[in-house]
Amino acid sequence: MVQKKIIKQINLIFIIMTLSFCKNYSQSEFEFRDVITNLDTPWEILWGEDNHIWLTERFGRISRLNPQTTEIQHLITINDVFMKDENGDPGERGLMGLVLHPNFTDSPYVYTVYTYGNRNNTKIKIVRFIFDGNQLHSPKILLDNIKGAWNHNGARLLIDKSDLTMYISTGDAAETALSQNLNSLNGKILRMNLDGTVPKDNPFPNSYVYSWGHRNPQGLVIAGGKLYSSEHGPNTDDELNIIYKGRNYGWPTVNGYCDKPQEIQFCKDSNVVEPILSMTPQRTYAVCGIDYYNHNLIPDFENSILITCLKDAKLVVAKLNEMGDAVLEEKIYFERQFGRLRDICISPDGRIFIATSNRDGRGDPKKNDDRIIEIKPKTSSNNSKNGQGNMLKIKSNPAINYAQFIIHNNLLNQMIKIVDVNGTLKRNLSFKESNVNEFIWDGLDNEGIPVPQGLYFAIMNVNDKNYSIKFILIR
Ligand SMILES: [Ca+2]
Ligand SMILES: [Ca+2]
Repeated sequence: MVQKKIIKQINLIFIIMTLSFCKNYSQSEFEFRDVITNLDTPWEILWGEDNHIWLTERFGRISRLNPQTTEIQHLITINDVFMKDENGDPGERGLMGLVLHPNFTDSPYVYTVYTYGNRNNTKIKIVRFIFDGNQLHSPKILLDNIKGAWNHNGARLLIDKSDLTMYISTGDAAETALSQNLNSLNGKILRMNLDGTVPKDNPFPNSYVYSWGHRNPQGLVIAGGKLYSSEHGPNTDDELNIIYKGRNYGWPTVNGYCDKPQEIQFCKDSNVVEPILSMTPQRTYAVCGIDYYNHNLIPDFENSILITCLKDAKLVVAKLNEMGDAVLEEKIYFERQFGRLRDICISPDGRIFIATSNRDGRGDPKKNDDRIIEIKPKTSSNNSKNGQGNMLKIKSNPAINYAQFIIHNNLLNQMIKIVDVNGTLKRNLSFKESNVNEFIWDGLDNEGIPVPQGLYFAIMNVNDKNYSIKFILIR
């Protein structure tokens, strides 16, 4: 009976807390950490199964970064990357996309794409390396002689784990007509087997072309079985597209939606796929790396495509509908806070990592640029707006396997209740020793059974006032 009453009370507390949490995040509710500084124009960052961030820098270096210790391991500097011409102009060239084999432990292959040659004859190739734990070696060319240029080189790679094929985005190499030419590999999303051959189920026989009519797509991600791509618009109409096999995406006739008179006819004739979001009717953001977010660490970002922007130096959060085939809302974060943003990756516990591109010749590099920055919500312990101050803190959020709480030194013999997202009481924690203000929750409920990972609340009542912390338990 008493237990029921407590649970009812806790449910009420939970509802009140939920109401206060159901709001949009503002800038001040995040905390930021420089994971690494003084990079030279990173292009790709991805979270590997080895819990390291793999990254490329445009001049040709591939590295492996431990985001916890911040130790970085340089694996190779590829010697035939062509980036800067004789005048020192990097254009949009260099080493760009990178992807790891999905079964990396058994197949330690690293796939890259980069420009080679010279200013008057710039080409793009896709090369596979082998990782031996210390370095990358044994380059194998999977595809070369793709036309490159000063700009519009595309160059994002993505492997579909479901069928082990690789998608490659290519730009129009500043020759707009190539995008509608099915005999050209430019202005396309290409698809290949991991040995470099053409998949038998590609839309056109013996062709890598998977979709066409693209300008300069530089972001790819698969989520819910759908392939999403970001694409730079010319002066307007950056796009977020869902890529379908064998379809035309309109460039150079169509920018963004099929909404202008000359576009409408072309879209009808060529069965053009419209973007699910055309962000910029006024001017471009310059959209680049994208990733799919669906973690409750940042509830406001759940089921969203996160899009990094170079020119407008911000993160776009494009909230998807349940089916993932429409954008419900577009929100802007971190505008002008870090400069140009090139790429993004997400850790399994829901933290966001972004790479700046301020040293690419178009930015305004600050001291210690370029950087990879970790972004996560501020823990309640850092948030004193409710007068919580130092009353109740959590040492690490997300909490991995166990949670460690610290209460104010003056508070003795306190109780903390651990409550799940449904408001169900899971555990009463008592501070048994009067001089101890630290307590560890071992992730067990009151019956001694491990609780599943997820979102929990720690609630402490002092003089009829509740102090609470929302945290994630990860196993
Ligand atoms: Ca388009
Ligand atoms: Ca249009």
